Amino acid sequence: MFMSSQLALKNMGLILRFLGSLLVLDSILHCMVQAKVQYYDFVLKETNFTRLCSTKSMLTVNDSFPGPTIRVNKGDTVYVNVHNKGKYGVTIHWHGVKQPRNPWSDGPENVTQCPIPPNTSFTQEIIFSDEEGTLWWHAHSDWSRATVHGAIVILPAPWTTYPFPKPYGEQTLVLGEWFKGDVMAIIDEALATGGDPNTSDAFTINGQPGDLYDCSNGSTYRLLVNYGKTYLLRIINAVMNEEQFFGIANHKLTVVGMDGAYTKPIVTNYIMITPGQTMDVLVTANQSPSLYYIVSTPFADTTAPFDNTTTTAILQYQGKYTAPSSIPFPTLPSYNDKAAADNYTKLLRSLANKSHPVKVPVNITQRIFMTVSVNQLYCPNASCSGPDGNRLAASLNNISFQTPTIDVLQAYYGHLSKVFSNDFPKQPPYFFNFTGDVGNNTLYPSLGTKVLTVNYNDAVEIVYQGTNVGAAENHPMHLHGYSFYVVGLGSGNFNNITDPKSYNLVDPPLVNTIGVPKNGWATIRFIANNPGVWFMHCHLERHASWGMDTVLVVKNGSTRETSIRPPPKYMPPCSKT
Ligand SMILES: [Cu+2]
Repeated sequence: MFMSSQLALKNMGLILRFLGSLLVLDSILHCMVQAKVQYYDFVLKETNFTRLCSTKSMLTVNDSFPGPTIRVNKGDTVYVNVHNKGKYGVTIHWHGVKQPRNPWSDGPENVTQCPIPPNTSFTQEIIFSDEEGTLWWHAHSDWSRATVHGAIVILPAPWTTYPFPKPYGEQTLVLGEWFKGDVMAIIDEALATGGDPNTSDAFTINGQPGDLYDCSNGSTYRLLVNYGKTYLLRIINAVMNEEQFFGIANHKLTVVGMDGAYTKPIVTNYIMITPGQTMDVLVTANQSPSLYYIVSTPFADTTAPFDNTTTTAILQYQGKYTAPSSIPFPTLPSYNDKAAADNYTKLLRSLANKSHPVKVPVNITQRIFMTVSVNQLYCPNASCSGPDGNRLAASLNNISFQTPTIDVLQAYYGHLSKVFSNDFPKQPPYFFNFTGDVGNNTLYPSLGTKVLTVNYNDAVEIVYQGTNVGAAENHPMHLHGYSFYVVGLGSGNFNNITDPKSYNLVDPPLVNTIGVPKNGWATIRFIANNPGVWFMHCHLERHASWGMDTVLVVKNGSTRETSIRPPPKYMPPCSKT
């Protein structure tokens, strides 16, 4: 009896020691996989660039166009010290990074901070959480993002891997744009006259317009590949005002991710990608070794002016072969092929497997119906350059957003009055045939700095209803601080009885930007579990400039861990405070 309990104690000791060493091993492993902290310096300054036969000075980060890539593993934290050596105040936004509890570093001008004055610096803390794949960063002041943007590559956490065979290589392709003029002057002039802003003069792939433009074919971007290998292309649409169709001659694209989340693989000849979106695409170099055109062309189902040119890069196999007399060119949908755009968007699905589960809210506690419109403002003596001498405007629920001079976040956190009002409506002022002959219904919107407030952990549903007020077109709606599930997309007026029956609550795509179909609707859902002040806007820059924006305020929860963090020691000053 005595012996056996001694033995039992001894055994217990051994077991405890074994468990103890397991715990030590576990904490060592835990340390090894712990998220990293990285530091970047971004120097904003004017730099000379030459494209399309002419040279201009433009604002860039670290003298590069596109700007530097931020590379992290899932869950890392990055401090970016932004030094503004430019001529005017600017802010930087980390597009698609949720920044849990930390709106202070999100960046939209006069929404979460005032601009960083010239000759000063502002350190932003970018907190990665569940994002994995590709995102991007861009300036969020006026139109400075045309030249101030770059990729964010989020690799799987250490000791984990992609949900597809590891690609042999990877490359980021930033779809951008070239304006011969000064972009800030272009938007300033458009806002002064009330007319449409000038369109761009070229699209670009990794900063290069490509062979179809003047003075460009020596510098066309080339993607070198080895025969038989598979590459991960991280495609970012940084274009200001046009969605894009993208494809590669003779090569299938397999879409595996979007907006920093994985998707079920889609095998396709083309993608449609809106400004603000990113798509991760696998391409296998399985054709005869040669050269093949990579092409991006606009999708613009609108009567508004747009850049109708085509940018190219070249997929170039390595090794010895005779160059083709003409490089194969992909067939992409035509610029106004709405069906091609909508058909592609409807294919997107979350990966939705055991390691990448889907958590679509089902019991909705906040229902919002939001019309998305291009409008007009009355202009005395018909002296503006918009339709009928009016001024072009845009709105959400007929409110054209007026950007305040003190940022909404500071006003909300510090209880400052008269900066914004809490009464963004949960539905439009009138219900009419939004997508038909709308007459003069809501042609003239109200102006206001109205924010939409929801409670912590609300299950939010927003139905975006595109309208035929002004000019109808696809609107890529973007929300800061969140990714959301797109549970439904459709054409015409949303029907709240029949359309919800078509919702995908099983594997809807998880994105931060969704193109609301022209004269159609899109329904999104998310849990409001990130307290803060988050900008929501159309990612077509001219619409955002005209007021197609609002702010989502998500209140604090009941604990410190569910509340906005205190502000950093330094925030850029607002000139009016
Ligand atoms: Cu829009």
